[in-house]
Amino acid sequence: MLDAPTNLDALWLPFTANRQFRATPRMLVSAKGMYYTDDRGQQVLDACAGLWCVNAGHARPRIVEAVQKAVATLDFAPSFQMGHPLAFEAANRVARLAPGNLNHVFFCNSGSEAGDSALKIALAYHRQRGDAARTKLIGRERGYHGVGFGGMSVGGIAGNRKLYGNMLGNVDHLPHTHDPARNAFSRGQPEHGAELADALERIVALHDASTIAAVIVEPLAGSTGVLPAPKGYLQRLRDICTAHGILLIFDEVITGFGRLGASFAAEKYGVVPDIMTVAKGITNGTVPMGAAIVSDTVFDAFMQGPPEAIDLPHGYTYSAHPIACAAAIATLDTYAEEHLFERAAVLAPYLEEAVHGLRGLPHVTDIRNEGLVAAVELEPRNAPVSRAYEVFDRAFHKGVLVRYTGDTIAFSPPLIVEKAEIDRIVETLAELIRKVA
Ligand code: PXG
Repeated sequence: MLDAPTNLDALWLPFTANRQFRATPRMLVSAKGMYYTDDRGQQVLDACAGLWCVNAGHARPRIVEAVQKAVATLDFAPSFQMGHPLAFEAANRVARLAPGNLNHVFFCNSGSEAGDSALKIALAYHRQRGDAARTKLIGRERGYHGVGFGGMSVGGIAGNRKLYGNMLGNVDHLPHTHDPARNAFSRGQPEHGAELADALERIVALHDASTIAAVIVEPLAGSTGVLPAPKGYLQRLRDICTAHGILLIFDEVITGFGRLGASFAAEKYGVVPDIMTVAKGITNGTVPMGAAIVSDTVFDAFMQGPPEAIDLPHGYTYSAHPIACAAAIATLDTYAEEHLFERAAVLAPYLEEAVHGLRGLPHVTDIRNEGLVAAVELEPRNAPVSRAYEVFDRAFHKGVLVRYTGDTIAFSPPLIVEKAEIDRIVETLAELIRKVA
């Protein structure tokens, strides 16, 4: 248990209303299993797996021990021109879990770095093959691929454009798939909207396929409000990309490692991209780590030059950090030993039933779910803070940590969650939704 801080002045929290926070801090001092403890000694049910990352629950002994052992054995090792055993083991394990021919793993330290790495690999792939005109990157409205300039540019967060202005050029966007008029209160993937993938054909017609390097999408848009891809949508994107020689990148930073009841969304939906980005659950959130996982075809394109030439001039000081690799190996062991992805699949219908029980409460305009992730959208109101923020804040003070984004409340508990805990999360939301005006 950590002591509460006495001075909040220096730290600038990310994505936070800092002055509001300092006035009423939410302070976590320890974590175990499904629960945080806050500085008032309150147990807080972690309905978010931290930030969509602690999929096996907190402070799992196998992971803690692996991290302790790693830091005492090999605290750091460079990855440029050097290797260490844990890096190869972690890559082999991740590649084995990834579907299809996604067999090569490039490590970095976050989802943002994974996104930028994947985009750079896609651009370089075409150049390696003599196709240097393929420089356009296609993202999607409401997409979130992190905060680097690459990820931000292909992402579809309007606020980023307002505040930061400069983005990568040579980027275009597919329309988002949120269609409450046709799909409100869908259970799992919505019925309507596969045809929205055809917008890619229009983009191809506009720019010409010979100029397009890659398309990047989240199979389920997480942080912009939990938007599962409509049925058939991902397959259509796959088919159009294949037909035009465009690389398809799935951002599985949230959907990876069991969140949807399968190793990856690609496996669940039977659609395999050319590159997949992951982070978060890869180490159960214990140590920062991300990765771009690429297909044999993509990797092989980089292995054609002279063997002594550097094939990808890209990487980070902390790529394949030994402590992160140790955490990843122990995390994958924990997922496998406890059959957590299967557990998520088994529990998903229970969570679906529970969360859709909120339909009919005041201001509830939509409920969405897939695997062990769910969202409740509330009617917007004319006030400085949204109803969703108010529910999030009050829920924390009642001992339940959920997320909010705009008018949407989201939750995505660790895959070890019990049915009674799902009930508590949903009952707390019900009580608070009834209270917010
Ligand atoms: N891709 C996706 C799909 C993500 O959700 C990133 C990339 C970037 O990862 P890093 O590790 O650079 O943060 C993310 C991150 C939220 C929330 O409240 C979501 C994220 C991060 C912080 C908050 O939904 N996702």
